[in-house]
Amino acid sequence: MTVQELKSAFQSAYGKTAEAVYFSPGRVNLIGEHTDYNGGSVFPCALSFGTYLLLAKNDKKVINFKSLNQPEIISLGFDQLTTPLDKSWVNYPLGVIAQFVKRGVAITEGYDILIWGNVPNGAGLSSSAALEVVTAYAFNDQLETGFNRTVLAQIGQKSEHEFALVNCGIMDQFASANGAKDHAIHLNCDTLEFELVPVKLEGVKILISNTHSPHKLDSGAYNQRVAECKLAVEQLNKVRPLKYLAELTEAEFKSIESAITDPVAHKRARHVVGEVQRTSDAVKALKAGDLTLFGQLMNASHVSLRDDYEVTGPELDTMAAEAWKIDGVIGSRMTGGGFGGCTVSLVKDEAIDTFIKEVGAAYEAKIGIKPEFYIAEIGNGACKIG
Ligand code: GAF
Repeated sequence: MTVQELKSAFQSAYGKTAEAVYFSPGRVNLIGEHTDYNGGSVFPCALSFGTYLLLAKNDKKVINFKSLNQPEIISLGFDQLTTPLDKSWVNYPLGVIAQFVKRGVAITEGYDILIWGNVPNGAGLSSSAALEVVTAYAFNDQLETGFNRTVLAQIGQKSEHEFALVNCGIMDQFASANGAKDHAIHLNCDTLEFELVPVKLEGVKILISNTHSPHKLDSGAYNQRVAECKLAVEQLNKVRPLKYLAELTEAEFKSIESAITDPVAHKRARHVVGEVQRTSDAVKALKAGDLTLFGQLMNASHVSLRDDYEVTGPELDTMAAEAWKIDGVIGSRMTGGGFGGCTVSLVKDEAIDTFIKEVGAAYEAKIGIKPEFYIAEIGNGACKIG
């Protein structure tokens, strides 16, 4: 939908003109998976698609929420802003508003809100973070709270913990808040220091392959991974004081790994330590223009997420394995939380059509689902459009 069409939709929903329009993007992570909540680094890019939020003040002391994907308007009084609703999409924006309230921000005026997004839902491209961050950005602007983009990302993350009950790291919200056109974000998730690294891909595109097998971030498997990493840290603490797995080099890990007596926690920790190293190597490779090495690291990341972290499954594994067979594919791996969702591949221009045709056909023949492909454009972070 165009912004003009969204404004007309706002007019139809509320019988008045929208006073402001905001946007925040989804993200694709190039490498650095399941490292964020382990104090490691990540390397995502904001996408050009995301979530739009239109609003106008009302004089009724209520906040009205309407999504263009849902029939009804949900209306909440000021005393209902800090309690999650039962299984409602509204928990994403509501959880963010609750964070403002918890930080002592007074909500004194009502708002009519309309939301629409073009990030495919359940694809692991952070549609929920885009919705959280666009809400945080809009309320920060409206209420003149002056939080910086990092705080807005933290507000989104906290809201995900408390209202969606997913103990996620900071990567998705941070990328949505701080993305920059044609750059990837090398973020240290412990210190929150980051560097924007130009992504100059001569004759190569970032291709996203949607398995259409919904990733189930709230299914408990994600929180289970977080808990398994915590257990690994606890067991390692018997031999070395440690806050995060990402503090260990691969050599240090090898020298103390026997302290992790739980075999599952041991595999999870091995992935994290290796992925932190791969992410650092991949950022260096990209800066040096060594895409071949970057691609090899992407492939190795997928294998580790498949074998040690066990967050891939047949759909993502088939998509990646079929991609690896195509001439002109520099690297391919699952992206995001896993358990379904998308892969990200670096593909030479001349191989894009073959990729879509052959990987698409092989995936459909093996899995029985028609996949979808998008050429990613790296966009900016949250903004006010008008
Ligand atoms: C999901 C989470 F929301 C992120 O914080 C991150 O952990 C990612 O999975 C895995 O890298 O997208």
